[in-house]
Amino acid sequence: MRSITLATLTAALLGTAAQAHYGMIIPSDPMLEQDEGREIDLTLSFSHPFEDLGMTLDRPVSFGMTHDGTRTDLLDALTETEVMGEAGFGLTQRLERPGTYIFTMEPQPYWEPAEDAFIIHYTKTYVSAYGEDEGWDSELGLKTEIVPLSKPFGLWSGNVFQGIVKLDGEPVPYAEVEVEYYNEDLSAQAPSDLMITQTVKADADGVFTYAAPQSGWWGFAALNTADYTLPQDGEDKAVELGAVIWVHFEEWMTE
Ligand SMILES: [Cu+2]
Repeated sequence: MRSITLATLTAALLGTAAQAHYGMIIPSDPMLEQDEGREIDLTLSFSHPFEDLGMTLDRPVSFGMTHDGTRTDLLDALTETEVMGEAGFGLTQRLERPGTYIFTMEPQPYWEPAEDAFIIHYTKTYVSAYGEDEGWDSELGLKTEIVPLSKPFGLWSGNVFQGIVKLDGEPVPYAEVEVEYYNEDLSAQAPSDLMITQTVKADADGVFTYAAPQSGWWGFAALNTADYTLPQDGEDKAVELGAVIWVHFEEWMTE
């Protein structure tokens, strides 16, 4: 067990908030170019990205990609794999045409005893193919969704990412958005556990803004409580609905 888990364990024992979980869809390339082949690999997981700690992802309720308004169901294409040491899924996907491909996953409700609630993270990631970005601002009409106002690929590190938090198609004023870096090689260090997950709030129109200090994958999770409950051990339990988007920021390059 990595020493970094100690903080999480301690937090759990003390009953304080554990670090945030994230639904994750991470492609091998956020911008596939003509000379890079026709396929990308994707991994799906439910994880603690900053700590590089996996949790079990059961087979999702749905997984697919949308291109030019057409959705392709890819649930049966998923193969079981290990992501961050726990059960996740992967696939290799051919991208036939130029434009933006949006990958979306609806996981099964995850029972989280520490929060006495279920968690459902509607997760999506945008990939552009062959130098064409058409479709980057598409809204898919998910139960809950972050609609990008910044193109969610091709950003420099230091740029802001802006999105509108929506629930049932309506903006969510002052929605809380948790932000976390996918610390794949564990090179990033947090001076305080408070900085593993950063939190911003949307404005009165549901619009939030975050400037990424470093290149790499950043996850944004807008969290709301569902207007329904699910049963657990004979009791009705709250359901946390997360609208998650993964955005890649590129390193500033010079010669
Ligand atoms: Cu967790």
